[in-house]
Amino acid sequence: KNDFGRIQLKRFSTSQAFSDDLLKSTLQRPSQRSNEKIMGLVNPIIADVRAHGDSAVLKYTHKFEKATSLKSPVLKAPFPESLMQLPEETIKAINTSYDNILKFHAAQKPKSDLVVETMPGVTCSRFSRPIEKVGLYIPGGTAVLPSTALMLGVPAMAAGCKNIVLASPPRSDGTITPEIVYIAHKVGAEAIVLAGGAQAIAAMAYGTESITKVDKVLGPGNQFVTAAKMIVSNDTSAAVSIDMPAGPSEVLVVADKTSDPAFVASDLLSQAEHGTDSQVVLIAIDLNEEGLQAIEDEVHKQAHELPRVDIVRGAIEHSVTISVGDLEEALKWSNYYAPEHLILQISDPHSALPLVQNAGSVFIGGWTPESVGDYSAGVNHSLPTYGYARQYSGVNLGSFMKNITSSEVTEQGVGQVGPAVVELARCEGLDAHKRAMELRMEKLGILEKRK
Ligand code: HSO
Ligand code: ZN
Repeated sequence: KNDFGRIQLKRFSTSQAFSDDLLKSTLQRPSQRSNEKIMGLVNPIIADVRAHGDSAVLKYTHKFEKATSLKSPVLKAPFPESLMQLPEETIKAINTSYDNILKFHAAQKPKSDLVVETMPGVTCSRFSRPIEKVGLYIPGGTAVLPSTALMLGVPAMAAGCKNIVLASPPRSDGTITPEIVYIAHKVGAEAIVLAGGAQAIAAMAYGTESITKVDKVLGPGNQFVTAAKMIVSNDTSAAVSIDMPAGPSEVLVVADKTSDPAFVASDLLSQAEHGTDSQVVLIAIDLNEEGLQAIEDEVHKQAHELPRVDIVRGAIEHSVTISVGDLEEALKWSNYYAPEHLILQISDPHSALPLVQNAGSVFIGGWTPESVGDYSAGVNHSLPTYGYARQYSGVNLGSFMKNITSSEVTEQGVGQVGPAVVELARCEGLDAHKRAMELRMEKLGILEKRK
């Protein structure tokens, strides 16, 4: 049936005569607005913030957020209690999530430094240090996401970052959601930049009179935020790095005959409600018409009960179901798509894990909705989208740290490694390099002194 307003994913099946190319094109992400156009809008904002600091940031916040009463673009710690008044249950929920995220991220700390003796007397080691100053962007837009403040702030704190700056667009009355202020307080943030978009990214990347210049900017955002992150990370004078390229959120659910159609639909919809540009994919293993229909009916029914049904409708428009014959085929398409979230609602989800090659985060079994990871399980929800799960990891403790290596050569080591160094320096025609090694070898009598 195809009643008016039916909210339904487009159906494909690998058993029909679809070529792989056609299936691949159905798995294309919804196209983004042209890059140059966005860059053209963002570049002048960045230049303005760079040149005029606080006053420029404030000007854009007045303009874009309509927060014309705001007098300063930054709220500094200690944050007043009055700005973090929350119901008991909300505090409890934030605290539970905070504890779990902290547990999982603190456990990612290397237990000890890595030390390897590559040759007798030649020791290499690696040790990590926190990135000192980090800027965490918390998007506003159609939904305010305090959980993103947890997902970025808690690992930053666990890593030991000295200066944590949050940025988030204020509401039109100039205030910021109390959840975000409370989380900023819990993670020990020094300030909240009351700005969104490119102006917030520029303020943190270059610093202003009242905003600390950071070493790394992390966090999701719309295309303006992403463009700004790309611009500042390409500017050597900003000397700032970013987490990863960001695109709209997405989920891929693998279901089989044992899945609960209502669960499957609810997971597809929780991702679809993020934005009209979100994309959801269902891979159905060996489901007959009745099985597919059951999920589709649930999608339609549950979607209509959602306050964000219009957003869902937009997302579902470019979403697909692919029917496949078996698990191998399911994971082949999942790996091709490289989903931000991969949900395995199948009879033996663990048997699928060895086949997972590209995914941001995996949700194992029917009792594990994506929302548990979005909020409270402890894993991070800042994940690679748009197929970047092929080469990027999600935000983790390591995102807030860097590794430093060291080498140490003893007298014995000079004899061991020296000849290799001398020969390669000769190959490269770099005599000072060669002499630096030779002088030591000569002093130890390993090499005859040059006349
Ligand atoms: N699913 C989103 C994260 C989020 N969900 C925040 C709810 N709040 C992107 O991974
Ligand atoms: Zn979500």
